[in-house]
Amino acid sequence: MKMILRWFPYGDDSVTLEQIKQTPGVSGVATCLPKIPVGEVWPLDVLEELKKEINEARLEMEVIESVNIHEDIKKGLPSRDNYINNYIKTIENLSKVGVKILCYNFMPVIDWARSELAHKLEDGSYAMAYRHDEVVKMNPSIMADVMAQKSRGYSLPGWEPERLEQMAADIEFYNNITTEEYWENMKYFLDAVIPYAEKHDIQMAIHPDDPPWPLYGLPKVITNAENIRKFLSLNSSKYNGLTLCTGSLGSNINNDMAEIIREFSGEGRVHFAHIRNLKHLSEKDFDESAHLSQCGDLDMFEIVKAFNDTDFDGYIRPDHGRMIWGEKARPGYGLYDRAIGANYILGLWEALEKMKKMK
Ligand code: CS2
Ligand code: MN
Repeated sequence: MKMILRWFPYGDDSVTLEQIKQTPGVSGVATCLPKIPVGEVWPLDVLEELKKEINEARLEMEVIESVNIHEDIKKGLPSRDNYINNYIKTIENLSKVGVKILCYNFMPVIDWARSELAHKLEDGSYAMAYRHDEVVKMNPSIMADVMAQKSRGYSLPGWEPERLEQMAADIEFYNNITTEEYWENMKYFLDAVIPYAEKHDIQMAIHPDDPPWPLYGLPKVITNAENIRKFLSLNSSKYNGLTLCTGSLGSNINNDMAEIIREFSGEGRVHFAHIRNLKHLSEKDFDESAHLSQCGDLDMFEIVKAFNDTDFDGYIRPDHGRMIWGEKARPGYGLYDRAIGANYILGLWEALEKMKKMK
């Protein structure tokens, strides 16, 4: 198992590589090329530059999060083949710079949704929060909501007012296809790309839908064990795998995280883990929380044990942390709380490893 942190390049992150290097037990970063428009090939020379910068900080660049999927692929439009070819070229370039894991998601239009990016918790720290009724009101399809978005004083990343109209049109498109058709578009993508992932030894790792329930009539597919089973059977290669995000799947109270991890990590289909915790206020309302089990509803010992028992040898990163100690950073991606989370997970891992040897 390797512990990594997510890091955004080009000065777009308040956290530096030097700080990450000083975080005990962290061997590398999950990173991306945020400036390349979705659907275009990630150029080899740009990747080489980025790798050089990361390696000079004595960190590894073995995980990419994410190479986003062009909407035409998710929609199943004829233009998808061109974007799929670009994706394959990107996979080839990633392999040339030693990348091992490619994290992506197959969520239509919206990556993740929260009603608040800085919700004050009882201890005075700030975390992201999800209130279902609020998020429903943020439906980009309702044009009045453009004003609502502005009056909120912030928009979620990618939800800028000028993009809302395109989002509304995309939502309309998905409202008119069936979830089964959506699964078919996914299979088309996987069948085209996975042979190249195998050839270039890049493990594909899909991120679950966040939140894992329907929103704005959009198809949601990576939401629970049954659907993950279906996803993995669409293409049975081990290179067709998962980013197991405990916070995304775990926001559905019916998902038993340890059981899900045991099943899919046991089958060797989990390549990357995002570990975060959250506290439910009701079935579909939650606050993100510190990683420690007692701070949220997820049992971190059981989660880490499920990975350890199944001989997980992929990458783990702490997902969203709170904003603590006055830190100013991208929502979810401050240094302090994620560093605490990483070392808590590493502590559990060390104990589990030593217990195994004692038996
Ligand atoms: C991440 C996702 O910050 C987060 O919530 O877990 O945005 C993740 O990077 C993407 O869904 C992966 O494509
Ligand atoms: Mn995640």
